[in-house]
Amino acid sequence: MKKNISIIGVPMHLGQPLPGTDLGPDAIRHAGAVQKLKRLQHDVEDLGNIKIEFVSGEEQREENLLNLQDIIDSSTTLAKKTDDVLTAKRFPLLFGGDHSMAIGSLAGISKHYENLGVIWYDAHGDLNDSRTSPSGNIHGMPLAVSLGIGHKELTSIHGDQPKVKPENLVIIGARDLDPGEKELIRERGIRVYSMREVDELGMNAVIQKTIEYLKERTDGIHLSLDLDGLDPTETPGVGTPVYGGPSYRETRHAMELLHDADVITSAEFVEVNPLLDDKNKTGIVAANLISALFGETLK
Ligand code: Z70
Ligand code: MN
Ligand code: MN
Ligand code: MN
Repeated sequence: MKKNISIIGVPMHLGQPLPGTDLGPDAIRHAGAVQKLKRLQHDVEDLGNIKIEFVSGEEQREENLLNLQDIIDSSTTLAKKTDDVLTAKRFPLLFGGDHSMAIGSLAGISKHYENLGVIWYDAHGDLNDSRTSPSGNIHGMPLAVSLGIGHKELTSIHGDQPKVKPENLVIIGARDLDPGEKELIRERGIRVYSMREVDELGMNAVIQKTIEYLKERTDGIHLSLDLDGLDPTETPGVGTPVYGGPSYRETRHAMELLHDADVITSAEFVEVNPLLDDKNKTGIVAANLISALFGETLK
């Protein structure tokens, strides 16, 4: 299926303290992502990078929320942008940028669905709020915010309602969950294929079960892929590496299955940090995963 794809670069860095994720979108472009998609015969437009607010020019920390006001402003911009792309009947494909960007992307995207499904491919749950967070870094909170949990000015971006229902969410690859996140997962009955389940079932079955589960209850599925979901031996350019993750090979297979099922309606590839990387390995992996998601085959 040929898609009309609109690429949005999100040079988000406010969600965590390390410099470099602001360069992530261009690292993915330099790895040839746009050309690869064009070669696959899709209609591709690159809208460039959105502007990330950084008013103070230095870190602001209040109520255990790093850079709160600038994240509210930037997320509002991004929500409008993703909403506009879907209104134009195009596929929003976002290059990031730290994962706090998902607050804005999901806020804009969810406007277009009754029951938006989300696949969260990540070593982390990103289900903290200011009370449970060990770091105060908002990139550890976007999924909670999208469920309607957290600071009011974050949960009410682009509309007051929760953007995602807990039963429409599947987390894959988790291996570093904080105590408050584990509690929330139990409380809300969130479906998690941690690395334990990935090892027991294999990635093929995990993805098939995920598709089966989400297909019958949702009217669109957003893929939010944090590059730290993969094992850092192959993607070293991430701020929070956690060993024991799926390989590039397994993750690529996951993308191929999602392509074949034709279920993904928006996607983001996040947390690429070229300043921590080795010869843009992580940008290259991101570009290859994007190609596989949009139909590149090996033969
Ligand atoms: C930790 C926290 C996190 C991404 C790291 C880490 C969260 N649970 N999220 N990298 N994308 O600080 O909340
Ligand atoms: Mn994440
Ligand atoms: Mn992560
Ligand atoms: Mn990270």
